[in-house]
Order: sequence, then C-alpha cells, then structure tokens
Amino acid sequence: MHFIVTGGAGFIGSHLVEQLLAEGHNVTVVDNLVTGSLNNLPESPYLKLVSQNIADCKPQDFTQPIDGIAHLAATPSVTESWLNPLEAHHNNLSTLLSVLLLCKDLNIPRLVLASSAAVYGNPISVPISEEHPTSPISPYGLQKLVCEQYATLFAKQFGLSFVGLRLFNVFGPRQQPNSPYSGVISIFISAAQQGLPITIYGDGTQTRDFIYVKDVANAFSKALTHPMEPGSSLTCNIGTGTSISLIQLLNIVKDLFPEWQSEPQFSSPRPGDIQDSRSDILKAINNLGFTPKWSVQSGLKSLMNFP
Ligand code: UD2
Repeated sequence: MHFIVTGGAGFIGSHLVEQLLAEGHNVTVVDNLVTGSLNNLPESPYLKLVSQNIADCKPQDFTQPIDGIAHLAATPSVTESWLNPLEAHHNNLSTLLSVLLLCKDLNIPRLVLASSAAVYGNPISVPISEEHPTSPISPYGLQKLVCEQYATLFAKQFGLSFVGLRLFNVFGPRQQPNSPYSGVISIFISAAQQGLPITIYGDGTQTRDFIYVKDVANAFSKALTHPMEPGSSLTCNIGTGTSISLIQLLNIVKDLFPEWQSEPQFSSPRPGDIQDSRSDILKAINNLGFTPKWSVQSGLKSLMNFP
C-alpha cells in the first residue's frame, strides 16, 4: 500500500515511517522540515520526501494512488498554542481542512489524525475512556477536538473513513529535550546523561500514562490498515492503560543512571497542569487490535541504546 505521512520527519512521524516501510508499504513523507529533520528519515527506495507544507500541496503533486494519510504535521505544543493561538489555529485546524480537501480530491479512502488527550482537559476521573466529557483547557486541545469533528463530518459527507488517535504522553528517541515544555521523560534523561539537576513542578505525585513511541507507530499503522466502512469514523485513546507518578519516573531514571546523584528541585505547579492522567484503551484494543508492548522501563532502555 502507499501512505502519506505528514510530519513524517518529526518525532512520532519518523517512527511511523520506519514501521510502514518495515511492513512493506510505500511511504511519501510531506514535511516542511521546520521542526522535523532529514536525519530522522531512513534511506529507502520505497520512501519519497516532499519537503513542503501539506497545506501548500496540490492534488497534482501526487501521481501515485494513495491508500491513506497519517496526519501528524502540527504545532503540538500547549504553550505555543497560548502564545500564538492564530498561528497554532492555522497549523492545526486550517491545515487539517486542507488535508480533508486533498482526501476528497484524490479519493483517498482513509485519514488517521494525531489527536491528543488534551481534548479531555482536566479529567473528572481516571481511567479516561472516550466517553469522558471533552472540555479542553488550551487552544491546542480545542483545535484537536474540532479537527476530530471536522474529519468526522467530512468523512461522512465524502465517504472516506477517519480514525482520530488521542495520544497520551508519548516518549522515545528523537523527542527533543531542549525546551522546558518538551516531554518530561526527554528532559529527565537528558539531565541524567549530562549530570544536570531537574525541576519537578508540583510535589511529584501527579501521574501520567507514558507510552513508548514505537507502540504509537504501531497504533497508527493499525489505524491506517484496519478494515472500516466508507464514511465511518472512530476515535480512540492511545496510551498504555497504566500510569506512574513523576517521583516513580524519577526513581526509574535514577536506577538507569546510578552515577546521577542530583536531587530534584521542587517548584510551583505549572498553570493548567493536571493531577492525574491515565487512559482506558479498551476501544483501541477492541476496534483496532491495538495492544501496547512497551513499559516505561523497557522503553527507556531502548531509548538509551538508540543509535
Ligand atoms: C501532555 C502533552 C501535551 C498535552 C497534555 C494534555 C507531552 C510532551 N505533552 O502534557 O501536549 O497533550 O498532555 O494533558 O506529552 N514536569 C516537571 N519537570 C519538567 C517537565 C515537566 O515536573 O522538567 C511535569 C509537568 O509539570 C507535568 C508532568 O511533568 O506535571 C508531565 O509534563 P509533560 O510536559 O511531559 O506533559 P503534560 O502531561 O504536561
């Protein structure tokens, strides 16, 4: 099969590209290389790169039939969506509309969107199933929710099938640690590798459902290829169904880096920080045949040995 991966040179996208190639598919990456990097992409005769924004692509840019689009190109930062809401709106919501129009014009039968647990806002209770009320507390969360709604509407109208994957806390190789708003695991690992101190915002009892990026790539691959009725839509949580606290995470990292002696500094919780997050993944298990294979421990070991 032939799939487009937007944002395919980025953190999650590049792992999906590797997975699809390993499964024997042809892949076209569409990436403007602003945050993505060519270094993230493997050499393969079955891989093509279009280095521009998917929103600027025309139907005639694609000559081979396309079996599905995995849309991961976005401004994936909650903070950025508050600092520059108009730009985030354009990159997250308007671009999704361009992708939907491309699906319509090229008769692409399947769209899979990288959505986010941010659509739930501050959870009332955990585990969070897809039935949990959606109440975003950031422009980013709202944009992802409206993306899902747009895609569901267009899927029904134009006969494509749509899967929205609500990602929980993804970690793994190629996640950039260099901003305070990067994923906490990449920040802790980078600090441990350099012998630097870390800051815990809040008391460290907050819990998160950390999912290894290779499990996420697998979920996307299943969502691209799973049989679905034309016009139908599915929205699934993608997490592990388990969670750990930041203190537990820190202890796991300390076990992996016994020479790292630094004690954490504690600081006030970040504005908008939620206390607990844990996915209910029954829907993904039952509808996509998705089961996570990696734990935080095994994922971290793999991350440390990554070339
Ligand atoms: C995640 C997603 C975000 C959005 C949100 C929805 C990531 C990277 N971000 O944000 O896009 O979907 O969930 O709820 O997956 N922390 C520290 N020290 C640090 C960095 C972080 O204590 O140096 C804390 C942070 O305050 C938070 C926890 O670690 O309590 C996790 O932070 P994060 O930025 O990795 O992810 P989160 O859950 O805020």
